[in-house]
Amino acid sequence: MNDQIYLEHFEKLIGADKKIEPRDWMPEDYRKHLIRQISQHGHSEIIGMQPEGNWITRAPSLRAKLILLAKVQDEGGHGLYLYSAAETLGISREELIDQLETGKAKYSTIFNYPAVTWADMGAIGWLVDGAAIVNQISLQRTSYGPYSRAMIRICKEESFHQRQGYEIMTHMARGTAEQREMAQDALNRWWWPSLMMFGPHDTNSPNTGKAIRWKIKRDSNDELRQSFIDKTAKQADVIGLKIPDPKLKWNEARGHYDFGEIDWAEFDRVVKGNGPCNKQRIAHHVKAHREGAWVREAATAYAAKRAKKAA
Ligand code: FAQ
Repeated sequence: MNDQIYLEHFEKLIGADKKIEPRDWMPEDYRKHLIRQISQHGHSEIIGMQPEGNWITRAPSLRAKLILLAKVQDEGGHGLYLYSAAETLGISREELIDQLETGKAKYSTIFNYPAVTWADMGAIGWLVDGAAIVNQISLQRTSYGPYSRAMIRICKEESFHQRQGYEIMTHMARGTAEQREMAQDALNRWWWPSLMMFGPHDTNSPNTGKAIRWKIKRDSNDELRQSFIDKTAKQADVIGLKIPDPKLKWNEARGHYDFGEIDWAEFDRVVKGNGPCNKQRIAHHVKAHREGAWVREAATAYAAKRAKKAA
């Protein structure tokens, strides 16, 4: 078969909503596009452990500590599923990590903001995991099999994460005046960065066209952002917190909330490495990765020993 016949077969599978599997022929651009998106997604999960990891020792109760510890561990697991999915496309773990540490690969802008109070643990769970779920539910139907299956599992865990965040916010919003103020302050700081997680406007999103055509993305950045805003605005009302957007208003005719403009200059700054914590996040990763080398070596030696025994 020549490439044209392979391509027709690939297009036929995509057209029929069938999954593309690692053994299937795929256009080089499709493979590269997936490596880019899946690896950036994996890096986000890994770097995303840092803002919350920083609060494990300072959680206000044993229950809160246990939940946060489990959540951060889940994020590490998500990163590993995603790295494994990326590896099925022919890139190695070492290359992936190198791309992250040298700034060749991006990770979500949201993790370059500092988590300064306990209420930020609530805001991250509620808003950041909430935004992640909206995006990832859509990605469960992505055309690449290993990515889709990773998303199905990740979404189950992510919905617990969203609820633990909303629970923290609910308790604080209904607590003392000081706790309420902390919850509102966290919402004020995390709201706009959360909306940026969905990426630039559709009109400014170079990757969306191909991603939708290949069914890698099933919904556009703006569609997902709107869906997140519609859900979250109602949740804020329930606990009596105010979303920091004077233009946020239900639009009966559209059946959606209208909202104000995102500060895209800030988004560009953070994407380009100049957010409040970009340098700190990468430096921490480099240090932890170097210091963890012995764990990887020990695990590899142990696996080799077991394989030899089993042979
Ligand atoms: N940050 O053409 P588009 C989580 C880049 S959830 C940084 O629209 P695309 C869970 C984009 O990569 C967070 N860069 O791109 C958790 C592209 O650059 P490139 C992660 C961004 O791919 C919760 C350029 O701008 N979730 O971690 C951002 O079609 C709590 C042009 O953009 C995912 O990654 C951004 N916010 O759409 C963990 C979901 N937005 O690569 C711990 C999967 C855009 O051409 C604690 N990814 N860029 O150089 C996606 O759905 C998509 O990749 C988008 C971007 C929607 C992120």
